[in-house]
Amino acid sequence: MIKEQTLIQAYRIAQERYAEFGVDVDAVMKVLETIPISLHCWQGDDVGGFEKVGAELSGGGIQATGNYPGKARTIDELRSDIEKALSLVPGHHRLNLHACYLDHGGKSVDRNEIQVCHFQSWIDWAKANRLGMDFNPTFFSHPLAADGFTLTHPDPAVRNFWIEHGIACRRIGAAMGRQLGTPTVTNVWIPDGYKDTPADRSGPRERLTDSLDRMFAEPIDPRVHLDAVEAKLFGIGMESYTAGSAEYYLGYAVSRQKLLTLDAGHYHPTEMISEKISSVLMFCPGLLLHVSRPVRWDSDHVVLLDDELLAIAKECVRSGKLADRIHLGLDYFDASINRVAAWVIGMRNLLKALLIALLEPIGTLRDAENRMDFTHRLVLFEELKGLPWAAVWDYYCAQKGVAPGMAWFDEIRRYEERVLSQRDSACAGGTRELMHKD
Ligand code: RNT
Ligand code: ZN
Repeated sequence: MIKEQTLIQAYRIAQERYAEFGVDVDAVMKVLETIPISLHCWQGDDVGGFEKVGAELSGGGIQATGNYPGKARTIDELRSDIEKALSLVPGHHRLNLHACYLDHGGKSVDRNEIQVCHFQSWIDWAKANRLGMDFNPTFFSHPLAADGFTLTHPDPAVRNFWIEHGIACRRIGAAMGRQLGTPTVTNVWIPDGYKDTPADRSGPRERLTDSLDRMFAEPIDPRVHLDAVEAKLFGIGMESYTAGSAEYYLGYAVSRQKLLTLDAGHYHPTEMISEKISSVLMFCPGLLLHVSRPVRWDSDHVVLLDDELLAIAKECVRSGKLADRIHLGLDYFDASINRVAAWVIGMRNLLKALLIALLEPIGTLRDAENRMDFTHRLVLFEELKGLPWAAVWDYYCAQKGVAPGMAWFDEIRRYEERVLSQRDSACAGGTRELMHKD
């Protein structure tokens, strides 16, 4: 536990050190508090959802792995876990919900028939917790997705079903945005693709364009709702071809003026989304980032404070478009560790990265660059790495009434003991020991 006096002293020193570089630390904290991050509901239950009791929904080329006990089995449990996670994260944020997390009150309803009423309890809950909401149609884990094709399916009946699902989701997303007073981003990701080399790469893409155009036909006020489309290189079982590739969706988003979603795990292993942000912002009205971490493949590991996260945060901050055109969300699902901790680690890491980015003396760096003084630029970049941003972070947390340092982890341990360990471990698949307690 950091002593209050130490925390304040460290902060004063940080203020002084950053002032040497012309950076006003207090002003930076004021900006940080305005940046919301969309917390992905699906980390809480391994992408299970609430369509059927005990359903295991991972599928469609994505896969949660691990059997850590205590996963949320009901809507109430998931909400309680999210509330716990958000109580350990400074600032006001958003909830990113998938359509398969509907609240159908015991009467199951198929995906093409979902309505606002099936999400009203989520909207009410979000309002009570001062959260904005984002939304996703669920184009996987369904009998009509079992072929591996949804919006690109050659059978018009199947394709229509999924178009109807997309249309329903946009209306629900718009209702969320309207009721919560902040636009909902509804993100379309489909798994559609082939395990092996296709004979026809064009057909599915032509059908996808037609499906998307029909899905998006109804105009919706951008003040309440925004459409985003998410590209992907491959999925498990879709290694050779995915219809919704990077080039496909970049073209679609630019030509239809939709938001493009960049997921950090959806490109070739050395291809980084941080490099793409400035280009996409040139021609798309906005960006949704799925901040994730690939390990060898689109493995959806918990987001770390690593070089790529810092690069993403710096590109977002330097663009000056965070307030209106860049939407930040997390996207990963690790079932091998405490799931609530997984959320907190990722949220805090992204906020730390944004803080570090905001603390950059960007004017000085750009000046050096424009004068072709690349030596000065390099020296500055290297010097900045050692500045005491962590003291600013701890102070920021304390100011927001959130545990600084590692104290949040004590809370997680208590929550695990009191709440998670009481849940039936059978559906979490395990007899695993809970985390080590000391
Ligand atoms: C899948 C995409 C997509 C999903 C969520 C659950 O590869 O990243 O965003 O993770 O829709
Ligand atoms: Zn994603």
